[in-house]
Amino acid sequence: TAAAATDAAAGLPADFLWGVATSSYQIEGAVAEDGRTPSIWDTFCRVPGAVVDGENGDTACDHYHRMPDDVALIAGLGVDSYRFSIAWPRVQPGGRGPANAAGLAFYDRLVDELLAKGVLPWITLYHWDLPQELEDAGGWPTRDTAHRFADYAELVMDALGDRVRHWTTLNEPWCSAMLGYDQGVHAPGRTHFPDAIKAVHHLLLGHGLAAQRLRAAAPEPIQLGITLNMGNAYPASDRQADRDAARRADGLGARLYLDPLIHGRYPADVISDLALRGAEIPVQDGDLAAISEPLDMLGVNYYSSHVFSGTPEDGEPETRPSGEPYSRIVPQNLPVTAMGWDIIPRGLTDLLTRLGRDYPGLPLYITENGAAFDDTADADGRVQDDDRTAYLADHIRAVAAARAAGADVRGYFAWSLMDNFEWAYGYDKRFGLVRVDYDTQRRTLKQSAEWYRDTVRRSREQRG
Ligand code: GBH
Repeated sequence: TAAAATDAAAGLPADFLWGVATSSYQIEGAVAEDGRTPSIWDTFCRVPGAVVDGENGDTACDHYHRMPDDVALIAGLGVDSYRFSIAWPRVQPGGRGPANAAGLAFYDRLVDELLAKGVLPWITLYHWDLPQELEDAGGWPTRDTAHRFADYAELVMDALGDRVRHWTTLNEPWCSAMLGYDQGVHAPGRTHFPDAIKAVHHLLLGHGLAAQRLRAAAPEPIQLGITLNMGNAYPASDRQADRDAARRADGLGARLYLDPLIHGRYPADVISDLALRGAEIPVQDGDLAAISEPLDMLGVNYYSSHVFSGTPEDGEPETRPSGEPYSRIVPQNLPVTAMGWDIIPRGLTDLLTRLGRDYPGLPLYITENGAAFDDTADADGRVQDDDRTAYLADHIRAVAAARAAGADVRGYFAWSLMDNFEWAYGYDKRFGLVRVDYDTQRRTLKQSAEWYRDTVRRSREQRG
């Protein structure tokens, strides 16, 4: 693995930014402390069958009480930056009204602790923990939620803007909208496609309104962005039907977000696909101007990619009764992670190259990349996770290849700093570089963490 370490960082510039990432509900615990009110995830976890083994984030990694030790752990990895999210129901209980000083104080201490250790704080304002009261008032399908988000963003800027330069509004609006309001596998567990499309628009509007307010309220110039989850959509063949299937998948997964954010318009082909499914984007005057507030960076969360076919298998019709064209994912027989996701680093190179081509001038950061594997810990909690190390090394090489092909990728955050609450999979799936023993809360560096630390150190050495 020493050779892998040298290889992986090779070709990346000396000022490349290295980091690790987490999110609030997945690590903090302390869900009823210092005035925090429930989020949609506290509620969803109580729905029978929603989360594996009926787990929840009540304690999670107990990071709320162990924050200084965890920051020391981060600093020990030698990374430049730590990407974390703010729990909205902690700092503005119920999602409206004045700030909760006790809740904000936690992030205030976290930021100070990071800066004292020379680690750059990289804030995500929303990583899925909507205050339950706002869901009760309609949630993201309701337009008012966008305005509530902008108020909340400004309140956080007022508290931390004197020390924090890097701001991301949303993490993965596709997941919030599609998994939460269409598929129902994430909070709030709703299953109505037209509502999910309303959620998409109000998430993007919330981003845009927040971006305007953040810029206006920032005491110093900031770097402002949004993070999207994307894969590369490959057509199964050159046939027109397969190319169309890949285009439609990419439309719903990526261009529905990228085009309004960067070009200020929703893509026409996606609008007509949505209409076939009975959904309409509720755009009002001025919305697209807000949504396309200029970005300083785009965050890319990459895990996997798919191959799409629009060619019906024997006996299958070419269109659904609604008129929607036929489409399916073609299994690739590739190695998979413990999530069952195909390992396809080339998809990251192709995705970044394509983003650089279609949306030029926008600096890109990998804000998440990583993998769950079936870790086995020895008596000391040590994990020899060569599979995870190989996954990370191959994807870092894929980033370097994209740079060589012209993509402006400037940094990489590994997901995740430590094992944590993996949403609907509970504690069953481990993405950490650091092992967490949930009985004792003991943290132990996995082999992949040591490898990442060495990779970052080598990359730094080039800085002279
Ligand atoms: C991220 O979302 C989240 O930001 C983070 O909180 C989470 O812990 C992490 O990923 C790991 O799950 O089944 O092959 O079609 C991930 C978004 C969207 C990535 C769906 C995988 C499906 C792959 N995911 N995608 S596949």
